Amino acid sequence: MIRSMLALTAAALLFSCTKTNSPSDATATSSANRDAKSNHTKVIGFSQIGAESAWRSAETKSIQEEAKKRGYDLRFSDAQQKQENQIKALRTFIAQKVDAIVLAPVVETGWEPVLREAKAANIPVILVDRGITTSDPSLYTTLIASDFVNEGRMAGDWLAKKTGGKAKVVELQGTPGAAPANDRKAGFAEVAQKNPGLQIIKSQTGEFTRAKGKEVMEAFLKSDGPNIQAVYAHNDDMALGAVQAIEESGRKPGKDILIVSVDGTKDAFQAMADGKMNAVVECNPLLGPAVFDAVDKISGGSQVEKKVVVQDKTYDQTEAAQALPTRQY
Ligand code: GZL
Repeated sequence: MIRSMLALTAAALLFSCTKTNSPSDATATSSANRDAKSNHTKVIGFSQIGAESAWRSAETKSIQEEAKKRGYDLRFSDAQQKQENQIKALRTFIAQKVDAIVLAPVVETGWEPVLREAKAANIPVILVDRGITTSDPSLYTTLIASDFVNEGRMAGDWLAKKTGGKAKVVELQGTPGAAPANDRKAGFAEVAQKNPGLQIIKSQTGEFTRAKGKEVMEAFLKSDGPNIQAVYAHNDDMALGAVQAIEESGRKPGKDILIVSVDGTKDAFQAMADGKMNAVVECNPLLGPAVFDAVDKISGGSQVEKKVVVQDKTYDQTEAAQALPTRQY
């Protein structure tokens, strides 16, 4: 506790400035977010996973736009889905003595050495969108993310309700080792445990992409086609790939085979409105404002919550058409 208070104080000293912009001024910032003593614009290093899905691109845009709005100098690094590239980027940010690091960790493990280097350099680390496993929670200041286990439960609950707890399901998993993949699988499995008729007959990674999701669904249709009654996809991009594969196999997605997914992208809402997907659990990617609220608070020496949980909601076909015009990503 003392260490994390010291880390926070150190972080506050690091910024050593009176904020030129508080979150409420976020809209009024054309001036840079400057450090009063050194008069430098506050620099934030952002290590992003890649651009594998529409969700990811929306998250990147939200964070970049918010940095601009609040006058921060954002150093952006796209890791192309590789943890070693994220670790390299963090080491570069540390060498550049950035004021804070924002990290969307591609997998849950393997972060402690580089996070210890950031801590030794008194650079606060804000985890966004995905968590990590660590025995030392002082290695990061805050995590801003959805509750992925609950998202898996919400998807499972919707399918159990829709099918009376009886369906043969194929699962398209996210990328191996990623928190959303591990946790969405666990949450859905909890519901399957309570509904023995809800059986996952095949489960494989579709890498969070539309192309791989389609490819894996084609394989499932070849091996288990007549048995498949539902698809549970860990994200919309894979679900939309499955829609294509089911159509090309001559069956009707959303009717012959139910499809439940996570994210809530425009394309998924369109597919629901077209009757080709059945339900989506929203996982909001527009995390820019929350990220820079945390950065502003840390720079001002205020306390931040260790975890900020983004609230999620399930949408189904009956709501899709009406909600579509309001969807922002
Ligand atoms: C969730 C995020 C996941 C999305 C996918 O917070 O990490 O990664 O659900 C994305 O679309 O690829």
